[in-house]
Formats: sequence, structure tokens, C-alpha cells
Amino acid sequence: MRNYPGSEIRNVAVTGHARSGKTTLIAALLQAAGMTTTQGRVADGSAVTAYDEEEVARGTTMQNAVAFAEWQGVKVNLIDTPGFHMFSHEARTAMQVTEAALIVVEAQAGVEAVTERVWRWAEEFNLPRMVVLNQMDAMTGAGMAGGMAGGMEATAAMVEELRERWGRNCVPVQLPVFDAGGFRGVVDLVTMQAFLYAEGDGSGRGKIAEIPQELAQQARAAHEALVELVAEGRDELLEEFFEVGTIPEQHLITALHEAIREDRIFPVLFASGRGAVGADHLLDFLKVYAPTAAERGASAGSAMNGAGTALEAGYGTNGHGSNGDARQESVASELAGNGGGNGEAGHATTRAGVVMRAVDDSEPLALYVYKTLHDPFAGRISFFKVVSGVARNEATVENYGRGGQERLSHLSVMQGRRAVEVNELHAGDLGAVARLRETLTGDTLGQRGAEMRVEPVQIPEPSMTYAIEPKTRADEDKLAPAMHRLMEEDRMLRFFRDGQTQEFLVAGAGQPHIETMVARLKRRYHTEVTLKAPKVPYRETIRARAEAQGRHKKQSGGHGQFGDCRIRLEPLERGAGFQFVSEIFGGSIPRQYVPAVEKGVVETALSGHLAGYPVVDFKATVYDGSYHEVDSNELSFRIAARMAFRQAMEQAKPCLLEPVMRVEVEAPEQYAGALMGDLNTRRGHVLGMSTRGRAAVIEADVPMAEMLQYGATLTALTQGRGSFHMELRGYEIVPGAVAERVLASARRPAAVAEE
Ligand SMILES: Nc1nc2c(ncn2[C@@H]2O[C@H](COP(=O)(O)OP(=O)(O)O)[C@@H](O)[C@H]2O)c(=O)[nH]1
Ligand SMILES: [Mg+2]
Repeated sequence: MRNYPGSEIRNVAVTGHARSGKTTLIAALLQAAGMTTTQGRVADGSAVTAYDEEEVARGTTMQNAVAFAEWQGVKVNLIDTPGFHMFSHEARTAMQVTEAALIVVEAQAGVEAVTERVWRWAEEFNLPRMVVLNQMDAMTGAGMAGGMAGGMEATAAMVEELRERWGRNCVPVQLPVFDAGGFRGVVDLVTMQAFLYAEGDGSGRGKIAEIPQELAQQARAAHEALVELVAEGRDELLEEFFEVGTIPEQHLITALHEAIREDRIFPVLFASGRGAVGADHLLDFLKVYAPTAAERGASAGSAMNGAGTALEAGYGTNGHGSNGDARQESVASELAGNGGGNGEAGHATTRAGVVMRAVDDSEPLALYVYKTLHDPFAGRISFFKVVSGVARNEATVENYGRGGQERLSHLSVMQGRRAVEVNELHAGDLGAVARLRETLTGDTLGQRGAEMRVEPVQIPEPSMTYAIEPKTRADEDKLAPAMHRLMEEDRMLRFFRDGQTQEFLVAGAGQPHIETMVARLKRRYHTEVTLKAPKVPYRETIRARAEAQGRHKKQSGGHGQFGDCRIRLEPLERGAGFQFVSEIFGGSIPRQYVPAVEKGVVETALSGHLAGYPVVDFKATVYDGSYHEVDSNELSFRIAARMAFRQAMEQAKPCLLEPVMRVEVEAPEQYAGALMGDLNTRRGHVLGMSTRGRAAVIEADVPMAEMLQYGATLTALTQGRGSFHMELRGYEIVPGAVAERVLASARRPAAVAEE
């Protein structure tokens, strides 16, 4: 393959609702460009960008995949994205490394939930958008029977719907051509030529033809509407338009290209991916009108250690992916009982200098890794964008974040799962490299001493957690390494051990996501597991002050054991944890044994009193005791403290605490009532509602126990249009009736003290 400079590269994210035909449309484009000999199909796994076994089995795209079409001197890089709401965050990642989004809309279905969502994201990224009304062959209904006239009517209605949603800047740059047999091709409203595709041909190559007679008038009107809109932003064009009555074609092309790049116009095109109708003309359109990789403004990155700035900065301001990993981190690490997690520490404090990088071969090399894949043969494959400079095969680069060196071996461009090796890749191109040692998604690599780190795109946090149980010992051994590979590919996946319940937990976007992961574990890593609802990490505490004595005495010949202590327990405020105080002054317990008393209290508190959950938020004071010159030792005082603690707990009104989550639910406004009602039935406390764009945002505090399967409910209540995230807000006392149920099913049933 020849080398393509940035000016000859178009990077396009193909986005839209599930089943709008994105994967099939890409297959059609690849066919038209001669990259395949027969057009791939989703159903039999032959589509270039649908190669993952689980995706083929389920017939839906779950992860981004990349392909390229070499077309008329340019290389069009296409990123296929999932349209299923649960995986739609992948589209954000694709948007970060592309210069345009193709928004694919199933013509009959119109704008759907994920269509709206990706539009909003593209807006956030200031990413130029081109709308393809797809599956035009399947247009049915009253209109279609009427051939051309009916088709025109249906088309006008679809375009009107788009304009209602996204404004009058959505403007057709084509008109569809129908005959009695169906969708036949398109009219280019700039050049005013028709491109017609023979029925059943499937090559994706059209023939230039005259505009059909019955379309002529309509095409002229649409042309003028387009010209007017293009000229609107440009005074000199407007003058030309009013003086001459039209704009010369070349001026129009240039102006339309600019208008698209600057988000002043969102062109609307027509296609049928399955029949490859409109395919080559769509490639032509991308070549002429999509921004080139070199046209993107300079990228901003951070020079060191900092929270980097976003790659898309060149097009305007960074999107505000507010729901960062950090929030989930708090839940995960809280659950896991430690401060560790998946994130990197230290980002918060250093605010680094910003480095600007033009998409230019003469700049130092920088690569941003946006995807990782584990191939059974090739090993780890890292997908990257060349942010600046030229990437050469076998070059050594530095991983700025992790500090190590990496070798760019088997430098390639990906055609689906197939790597096509190349010698070099220029600024703005998308590529891949095999077997990097330490590099993961989100890392920036590059020339030593020229550090610039791109901030990874924010992805939503997991909304569903399961306990995962290996089936056999052998499965248990394989589980952690396999999960780590899966997590390298899928940043939405979390795997951790609950420090309290000792369960392995796995968190993901929802049930289908986690089930897919289980299938991958089995198919790829021969590891079998079962999923269960996770245990809630309850805790215990006390509500009253109590004192008790513990006296341990054992004299069975030889060395005896003797320990005696009196302790006082007092409640502390929520979140205070544990305090230990010694009020021993007269030497009733020798100084060296006081820590043993504390140890005895701590270990007993950890194993719980009511049901085995750790006792927290209390103060223990040792205030008296006695000892024996010969028989006292550390163990004896530990045992005495344990006895004293247990006895004091009986009097201290022990009760159960549960984790309460701060939940934020986002969904179209019409669902707000139902969502709030549902949260109330979950013992939730709705704090308020606000709006974000066209969506309602509900904030509520809800016990974690009631949120374990919330993802499924949210999907059902909002037809997949809602999303949520939550973080631990704190612990609260479990109400009596609920507590009884929890205790009844827990390990050590005991009476709950009354309020
Ligand atoms: N009639 C018709 N069906 C299509 C077309 N494109 C895709 N499909 C079908 O729609 C379904 C979803 O297609 P797919 O490409 O997987 O959509 P994606 O989820 O957007 O990637 C599949 O059953 C396709 O065969 C098209 O242009 N016309
Ligand atoms: Mg797909």
C-alpha cells in the first residue's frame, strides 16, 4: 500500500442506532472501493468490521472495529461503532480519533434513541456530522407504491423529521432516485448529475446519468435551497449568488466543504448498504467534503503527569464527559476495601503545561492508543492514531505515562481483523501495532523528550455488578489473567474482589454486556464461571454506650493464662470508623498489653456481631483490668478483650448499616415520572430533578441493595434511552423490617435491638 499524507486521509466514525445498517454500509463501501471481492454480510460473519465471535453470534456490534477504503487517491478510514445503547460509549472513543461522524439512520425508523445520543456527543466534540438515510431499498408504505412520486413524498417527510430535531442546517445534498423496482440511485445536488445503480448489480459502482425527467424540477429547487444555505455564511458568496443567480460549481464545492467542517451544514445523503446503492458516490462525497485528517487543528496534550487535555481540542472546546471513572472508583475501591482500582493515581494534583501539536509530519511523533484487542495469534494489538509526526516500522517510542520504551513492530493498518503491514504512517492516520509490552488503551506514545499526553475519552461507569464464581479450581486459577485481558479490551469492564464478602465481582454496562464477557471467558480462555447477584457489603454499628468485663483465666499445669480488662463502647458519628482509647493509668494492665486489648477488640469487631459484618463507627475505651505476674501474656489479653467486646455489644443496641448510593439517572423527560415512582419503591429518596439538554436528570439517594439490578429496569422503563451512574454516599441504618430479612438470611441470626 502506498503512503498517505494527512491531506489524503479521511477518518470517519460510522455511528447510529443498532440495526440502522452501519456494518453493512461499511461492507458496501469496501466493496465499491474494491477492497473485497464479494460484499461481506453481517449474518454469516463475513462483514469486514464484524469479526468478533460473540458479535457474530449475537448479530450485533459491541466494540469498535476499523477498516479502510482506498478510493481515488485518498484513504478513507472507517470506524464501525456499536449502536446498542449499552455499548454506545464506544462511539465516543471513535469520535475522539476521527474528523467526521457519519450518522446512519434507518430510513423507515427515523431518529432513534442512540441516533440522538451520538448526535449529542458529536456536538460535544464539535465533530462534523453527515447523515445517511440508509436502507432506502426497504422503504415501504403508501408512498412507495407510487414509484418516484411516492418516494419523493416519503423522502421529504424524513428530511423534515431530521430538521425538526437538528435544525434547518440539516440539508439534503442528494435526492434519492426510485423506479417501480425501488431505490435506484441518487442525484448529486452540487454537480446536478444522477448516479444510477443497476438492479441486483451489487458492485456499489454507479453510472453517471441525466437527472430523470420527473425529478428535474425538484432537483433544481433542492439545489437552490442548498446553494442558499451554503452562501448564507459567506458574504462574498451571497453577493455572487444574488448577482449571478448561482454559484460556480467549484466555489460551491469549496464552500460546502468548509461549511461541513465548521458545523454550519449537516448534509443528508441516501443509501442502501445491502444493495450497495450509492456506495461509490458516498465515498466520493467523503473524499470531497469530509474534513481531511490534516485539517484538524492542533491537538492539545499535557506535558507531564497532568490531567491531559482532549484530542479534539482543535475543533473547539473539549466535551465535558462528566461521568468519569473516578466516581466508580470510589464505589469499587470502597467495595474492595482498599484504595486501589483501575485508575492511575496522581492525576489530580499536577496541572501540567499544555502542549499543542499540529497534525503535521514535521512535528515530533505522538501516537494515541484508542483501542486494544487480544488476538489468539498476533497477541495484543494496539490501535492508535498518529497525532503528529511519522510512525515508522520498528521505531522505538516512549510510553509517556508509564515510562517504558516500546517497539513499533508490524506497523499496520487494520482491515477488520486483518492487519495490512506498512512501512510508515503519517500524521492523522489510524494504525495498529502488535505486541506492545505495557501499553494500554488511553496511553500516548512518542518520541523521547517530546512528551505530550492526550486525555482519554471519558466513558460511563458500569451500572451493573455481579458476583462471579469460578466453576472449578482450575477455572479459578485462570480467571484473573483472563479477566485482565478482557479488561484491556473493554474499559467498561471491572473486576475486583470484595474485601468484605470475599466474592469476586464483575461490573459492566448491563446484563448482556456481562453475559457476553462470560461467553468470551469460556470461548477464548476456556474458563467457566457462574454469575450471581452480588452480596451487599453491609456493616454493623451500635446505638448505645455499654461497658463490660472480659476475664480470661486458664490454669492447666505449667504456664497458665491470665488476662482481665474492662472496656466501654460508645457510638461515633456515621463514617467515623473506629477509635481506641486507653484510660489505664494506675498500671492495672501493664502498658505492653494494652495493644493486645486493642487487637482483640479490632479482630472481634471485624467479624461482626449480628451477622458477621464489620462493626464500625464506635469508640472502644479500656479503662480497667488486672493481671498476673507470671501467667499474663499478650494472647490472654486479646482473648479477654474479645470476651469483653462481645458482652458489651449485647448491651450497645447493635444494628445493621447499609451502603446508600447517590444515584443520577438521565433520560428523556417523558420518562421522569415513571423513573421517580420506581426510585421511591426502592426506598429511594429523590433529591431533585433538573434538565440537561432535552433530558431530565434525577438525583436520588437509594440503598445499594435496591440498585443491584437497576440497569435492566431502567432499560425497560425508558426503552433503552436512559442511563445512570451512582457513587457511594455513605452508610445508613437499615430499617427494622428490612434488617430482619437481611439478618434472617445472613450467617449468624440474632435479634436486632429495638430502636
Ligand atoms: N433491507 C435492508 N436491510 C439492511 C440494509 N443494511 C442492513 N440491513 C439489515 O439490517 C440488519 C442490521 O444491519 P447491520 O449492518 O448489522 O446494522 P448495524 O447494527 O447498524 O451495524 C441486518 O439484518 C442487515 O441485513 C439495507 O440497506 N437494506
Ligand atoms: Mg454493526
